[in-house]
Amino acid sequence: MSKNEPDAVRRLRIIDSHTVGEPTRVVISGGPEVLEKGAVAARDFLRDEADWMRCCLINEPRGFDAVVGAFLCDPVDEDCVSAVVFFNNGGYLPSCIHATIGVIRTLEHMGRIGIGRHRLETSAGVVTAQLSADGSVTVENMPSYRTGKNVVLDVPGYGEVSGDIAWGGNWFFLIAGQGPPVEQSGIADLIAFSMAVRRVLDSSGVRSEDGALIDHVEVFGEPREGLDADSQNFVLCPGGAYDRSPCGTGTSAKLACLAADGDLAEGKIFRQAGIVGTVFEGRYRRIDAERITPIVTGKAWITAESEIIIEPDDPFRFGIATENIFKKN
Ligand code: PYC
Repeated sequence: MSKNEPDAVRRLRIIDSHTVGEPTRVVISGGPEVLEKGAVAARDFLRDEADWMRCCLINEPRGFDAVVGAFLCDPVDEDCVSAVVFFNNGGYLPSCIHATIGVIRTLEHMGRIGIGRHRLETSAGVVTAQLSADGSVTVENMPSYRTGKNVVLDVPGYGEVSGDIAWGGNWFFLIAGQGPPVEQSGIADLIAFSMAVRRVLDSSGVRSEDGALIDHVEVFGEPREGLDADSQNFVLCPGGAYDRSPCGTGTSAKLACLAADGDLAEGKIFRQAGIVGTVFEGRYRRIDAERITPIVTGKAWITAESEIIIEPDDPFRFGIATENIFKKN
């Protein structure tokens, strides 16, 4: 159990949305009071002092494993419309683009922003989002880059699997043309494969340049017939859920690899489909020899405005506790 749990009836107002299939749950009131400004301070406070909110909103019976939560708070950077802390069933995420798109649509729904360009402060840096009249949102992500090419892992049950390591706002191990076919009917096999890869990443000490876990596994295949896309992916998130969208930070990591290999020209559109067949449109601006700014466009829809109620005698007021199946940073 986490510290500072509420011991009286507590009500949290939330707005739910989905971004081409992947859910986002934004807390708009009733969450813990964070005294210090900024996404980093709020993330540390929630993680260390008030993790009950994440457990209550994400765990069953109020949530489910694919939900990404977003807590709005005051930014340090006053040019930002808000600071935001992202969290899921595995813990706190540095960044999340599908949820950024969901947050922008939610802020519009609340009347806090209109069509135009908006800056959002995340714990990993500031991202810019353009809300267009057709409801689409284009996110200019933080600098993204590849740190490892053709890293070979020995994966029990699958043999040698090679992949690239790249940062797109989260750390990814990107695998192309290996493992089970990337198709919706094969999700169970893709989960088993990418979990096996993730276990090897954790146990073999393969890490980012700053020692972080490589906690997202992204598997690529050809797009299914009839899909207007350049590629189709499957993304395993930390905590073991799979992304129902094409994963914006994963698309950013892919763009970094394509740019590094000279396989996609600056400004050219790359259409990344996810496992359920929805698409994010990506392109990039080059920063320098190693880094790019990924630009990712997608769309979110509001699905609910509701109030979460926590009754003090509810045995599952903070959700049904699940063991994190993977290591945490
Ligand atoms: O869209 O960046 C993303 C994302 C990360 C985890 C789930 N979605």
